[in-house]
Amino acid sequence: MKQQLESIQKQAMEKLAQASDLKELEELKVAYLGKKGELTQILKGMGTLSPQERPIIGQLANEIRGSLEEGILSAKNRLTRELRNERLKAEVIDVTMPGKMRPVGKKHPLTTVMDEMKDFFLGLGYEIAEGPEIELDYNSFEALNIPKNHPARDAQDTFYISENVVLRPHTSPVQIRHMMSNTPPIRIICPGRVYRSDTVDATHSPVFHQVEGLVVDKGVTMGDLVGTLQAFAKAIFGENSRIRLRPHHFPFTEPSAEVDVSCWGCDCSGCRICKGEGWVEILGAGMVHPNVLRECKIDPDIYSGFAFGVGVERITMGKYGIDDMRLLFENDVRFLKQF
Ligand code: 2U9
Repeated sequence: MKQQLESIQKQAMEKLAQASDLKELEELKVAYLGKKGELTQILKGMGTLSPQERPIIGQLANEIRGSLEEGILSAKNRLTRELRNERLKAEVIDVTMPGKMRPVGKKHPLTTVMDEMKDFFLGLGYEIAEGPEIELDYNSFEALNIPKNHPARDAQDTFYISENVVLRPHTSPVQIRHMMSNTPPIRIICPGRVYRSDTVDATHSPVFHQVEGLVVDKGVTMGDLVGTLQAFAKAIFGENSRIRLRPHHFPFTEPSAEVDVSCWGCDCSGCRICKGEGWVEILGAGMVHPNVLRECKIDPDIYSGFAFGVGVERITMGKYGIDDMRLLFENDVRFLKQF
């Protein structure tokens, strides 16, 4: 029995030294020390020993059990250490490796132009006002002196959500809201998305962007409007730019004008950008109609104001020579990369 025990110990120690993972180690533990393990089986046979042999073999068996348990523990430590070393090796980062190139994003040209406009007016002390894209018919038309039978209110031009609610066809309702809850002096620009029931083509989109502006104070004149727009044109189209006003009609301004800028491509001698005209239409503007001021509880006998509206897509297309508005909405990176 003594020999049997010693051979078990020798065999077990060899196997423990060779164990290559924790699962194998657990199996060895069960195979030797488990209920049906080899050492346990031998100990069960101790009953057949003589009373003299029993304590000697018993002591030896206990020593072997102890040394097996120690062997298992040190094998476990060795395997855990090996496992950790392997993991650390696999996780090593080579800081000298060249980095992966990540494509760098860019501002969309509409955002660039919008930001240039905002910067210009912020520099003059204007505030930026914003409002909802889903608007009351009242704020979008009624308060702007656009009567019930006006063609602009036609469902063919405006997206009606219900009888009294529309997708705003311009950002003017933001100015209405601002005048209703503020008193002059007012100097604001209202940039944002607007909606019109247009079919998509090279120059139309049912969603586009506007920057509208409004100044209301005592003694505001058409001269202030012209000076402001002249400075605006220089900031956006270059120092050499000049503007000219052509009389026009808008229900919300009186007098009203359409505003052209001297062509930045040819300085008025005629080119592809201005289609040979020498001038390019960039915005509409005028003195705020007294009915609009009155509707917003501002006395037109004390205060006057000017307003203007810019189509951001139109300006962006002109500035960058883009001939199809759809390119601004398709977000093809091959197109956007060029700006
Ligand atoms: C209030 C009073 C007056 C805003 C104005 C225009 C002229 C104009 C167009 C430019 C290109 C629309 O996007 S576009 O097609 N806008 O011509 N907008 S005056 O006048 C206002 C606005 C608010 C309370």
